Amino acid sequence: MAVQRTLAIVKPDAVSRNLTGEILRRIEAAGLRICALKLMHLTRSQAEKFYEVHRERPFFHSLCAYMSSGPIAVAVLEGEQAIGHWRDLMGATDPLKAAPGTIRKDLGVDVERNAVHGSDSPETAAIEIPFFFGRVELHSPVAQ
Ligand code: DAT
Ligand code: MG
Repeated sequence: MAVQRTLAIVKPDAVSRNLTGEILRRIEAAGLRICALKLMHLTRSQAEKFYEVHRERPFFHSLCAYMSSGPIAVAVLEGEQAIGHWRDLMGATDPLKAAPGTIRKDLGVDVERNAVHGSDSPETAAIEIPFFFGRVELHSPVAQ
């Protein structure tokens, strides 16, 4: 089993509904370690850069407007198979299709305001983590 790092975002709908703590609680309860964490408010152009791979999708402009509409909490999570583990905790993209007990099922509003983001592969995580965090901001949270 491989230890991985992945990017997690608590999206504006969840931050504005005071769900940041609940989502971080679920992350920690699942055994994922938080190695970086910050609150920020993306500009429209930063959101467009982050979601560049979706530029041709019909929802791109709405998605970028939404992701720059308010503060987000951004974190790097670490653990065994952290990328898939975090995707499992999040649930399917559309809260209506997400499995019971997942964050998107329990806390998402709709397919756009779906509470959380997670990297979808090691290649994506390797791009998304440095988009938000520099090396000195990443910590190994296991006590020495
Ligand atoms: P995920 O966030 O599960 O990785 P994705 O990468 O396909 O899903 O899409 C990125 C985000 O774009 C998603 O979290 C919400 C938004 N989105 C996806 N499909 C959508 C749709 N059909 N209508 C509106 N927004 C959508
Ligand atoms: Mg995705």
